[in-house]
Amino acid sequence: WEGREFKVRTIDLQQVQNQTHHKTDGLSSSTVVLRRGQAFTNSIFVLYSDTHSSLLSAGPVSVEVPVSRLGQPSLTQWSAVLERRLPNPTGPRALSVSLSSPASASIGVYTLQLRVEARLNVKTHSLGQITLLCNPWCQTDSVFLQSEDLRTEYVRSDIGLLFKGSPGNMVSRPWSFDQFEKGILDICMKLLQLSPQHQADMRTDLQNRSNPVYIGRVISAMVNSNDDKGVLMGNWSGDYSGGINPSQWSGSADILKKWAEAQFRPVKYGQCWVFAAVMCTVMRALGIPTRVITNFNSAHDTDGNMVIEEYYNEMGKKLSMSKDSIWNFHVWVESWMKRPDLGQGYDGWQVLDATPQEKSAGMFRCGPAAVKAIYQKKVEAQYDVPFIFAEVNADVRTIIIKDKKVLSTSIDKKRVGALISTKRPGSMLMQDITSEYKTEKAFGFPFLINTGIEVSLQLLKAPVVGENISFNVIITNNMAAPKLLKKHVNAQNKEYNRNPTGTFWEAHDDVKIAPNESKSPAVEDYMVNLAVVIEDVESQERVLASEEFNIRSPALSIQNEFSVVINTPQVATVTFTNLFNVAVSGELTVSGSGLLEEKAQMTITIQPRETMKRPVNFTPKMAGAKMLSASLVLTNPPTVLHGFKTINVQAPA
Ligand SMILES: *[C@@H]1O[C@H](CO)[C@@H](O)[C@H](O)[C@H]1NC(C)=O
Ligand SMILES: *[C@@H]1O[C@H](CO)[C@@H](O)[C@H](O)[C@H]1NC(C)=O
Ligand SMILES: *[C@@H]1O[C@H](CO)[C@@H](O)[C@H](O)[C@H]1NC(C)=O
Ligand SMILES: *[C@@H]1O[C@H](CO)[C@@H](O)[C@H](O)[C@H]1NC(C)=O
Ligand SMILES: CC(=O)N[C@H]1CO[C@H](CO)[C@@H](O)[C@@H]1O
Repeated sequence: WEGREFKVRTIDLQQVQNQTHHKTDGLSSSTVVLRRGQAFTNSIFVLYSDTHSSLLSAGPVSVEVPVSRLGQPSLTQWSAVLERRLPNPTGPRALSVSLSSPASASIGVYTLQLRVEARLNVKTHSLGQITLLCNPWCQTDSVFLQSEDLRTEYVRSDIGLLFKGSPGNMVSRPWSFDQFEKGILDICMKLLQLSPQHQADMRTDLQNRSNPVYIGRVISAMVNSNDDKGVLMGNWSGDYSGGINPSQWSGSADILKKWAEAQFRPVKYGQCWVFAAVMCTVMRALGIPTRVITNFNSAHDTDGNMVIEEYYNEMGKKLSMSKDSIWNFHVWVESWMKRPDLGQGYDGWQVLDATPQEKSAGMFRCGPAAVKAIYQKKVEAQYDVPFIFAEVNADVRTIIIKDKKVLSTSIDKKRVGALISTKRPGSMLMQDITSEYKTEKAFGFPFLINTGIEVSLQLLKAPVVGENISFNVIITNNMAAPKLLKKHVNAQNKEYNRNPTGTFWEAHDDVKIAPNESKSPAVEDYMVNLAVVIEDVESQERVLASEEFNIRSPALSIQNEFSVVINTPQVATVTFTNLFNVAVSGELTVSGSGLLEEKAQMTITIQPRETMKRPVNFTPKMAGAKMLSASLVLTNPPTVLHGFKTINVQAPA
């Protein structure tokens, strides 16, 4: 090698094969997508090459990796090993270099450069870009997850099921995480780049990006648009003009693409399940195992006293007197990672919440908080354990007042955090994970007071839009004497996260009840949101029971043929029966990541009691479990309906 010219002629990053080895196939990016803690081979064809030394350098945190001629790729530090030289005396020589990153490498987009040093000659060649992700398949990665089934569900699956409503009338709705949709991974990377942490101190941010605890905290702040250039603007006002009603979104790609197309201005609007679902997409795309969690009767304790106060008047009408509130449900995510910062015993699921509720160290973000720390009420374990502890454990103090005088007070220790749920891996069913957050509280009936009257409300069937609501009021007299009681039932409309608005139905009547008798006066057949106050005519004492529930939408269902093969045209049928008493019209949208390239949209009108059937053609492009989902946005009555069907797409035999 004396002054001879050399050229790097062809670079082949062997993208497709290595992405399969790295479990990143299907992720679409303008770069090669790889996981840390794993080797990656690229071929470099060099003319007349016999270099003294070569260096591969990789950014974002600039690392220089000398190419060694011998040895094995290391998995604890960056290393590059010359794998083979293909002998070819006349033509160009091919050098094949195996580059490997440590399991603790920072995630992000790296620019690979090859520097070839000869005695008189140094040349640098750009080899292109790679995107490096966390690696739950790698034992030494802090997001390592043992089971292949769980990695499939929590990293590779793009099918989501979100639970909403109330424990007595739970509604599951489909969500498409869309991490394999074109351009989504690059947008997720952009989220890291635009974070205030990166903007303030690029170098420190890049170094900290080796740590999923740090990454989770950054993403939880960036998914909402408060205090930064984040993705989603929250709105719970009921007026969603100028944006999209949060109930209408059906997947994350629409939101993330809209954000990128609008030069990273916030997308309007999100509510808790939208923030959580988008966060789940970003975390799965980055390679951090993540699942969406619904906490039913989630307390929002604004004053940190772990007690939520609820005020009613003597007729059972709920009053807006407290800043604290109980959301019928609240949705967050859990991500799987080690917590060396908390000492032993806190590895595993960590709560992260992207919904802007309260600030954490100056920004709207929440977590990561170890589920085990919440269980143990270890309030000092970073981050935000007291807030999340209250969400699942706060006591509810119900106060009945009349003319500013307290008539009665009762404490309910069981209502908050009544059910904590997530999608069961590999199925479309609910998994109850309440016991991971709290021990069962063995408290008796919450509304027992000294009058010896118990009251409770019982829904007879899950309420459905357009149908009457049936419920029982059960009153029990535990005393030796008969009693004359007054019953006040009050029904109010409400949004899932706030106090109810006006009363739309009430009923007041007298009840006579004998000792030890249990009575359920006439079955009520009416509409929603209910409180009953039982008044003892003699002593004037009052007992209250309340039940908050949602009304289930009529079903939108999808049927398709039994066997579905990749790249083969298919037909599915979307069915909807109009249970309303009026003709309804609206827009039907059918989508499916990996199934339909473009959404199918149609405007429809359906007469009362009529059943609509619409065929939808699609050609699956990806093998595995995929989801076809349909949404129907009705204008009158204003309702959004969702339906889905999971489809197992077979690879050709
Ligand atoms: C980020 O990195 C800096 C410097 O290495 C370190 O002092 C700091 O604690 C890290 N921050 C977090 C949140 O990990
Ligand atoms: C929600 O959106 C409506 C309609 O654009 C707007 O009037 C209202 O101020 C928004 N609320 C919040 C809290 O941003
Ligand atoms: C709802 O209840 C009312 C009054 O009891 C009854 O007239 C009506 O038929 C019921 N409607 C349905 C759909 O069951
Ligand atoms: C009520 O029931 C209790 C226990 O079941 C019983 O001991 C008591 O004698 C009953 N009282 C009356 C008045 O029937
Ligand atoms: C680490 C790794 O998976 N390397 C593979 C990259 O692709 C080439 C070509 O298929 C394989 O030979 C390497 O084993």
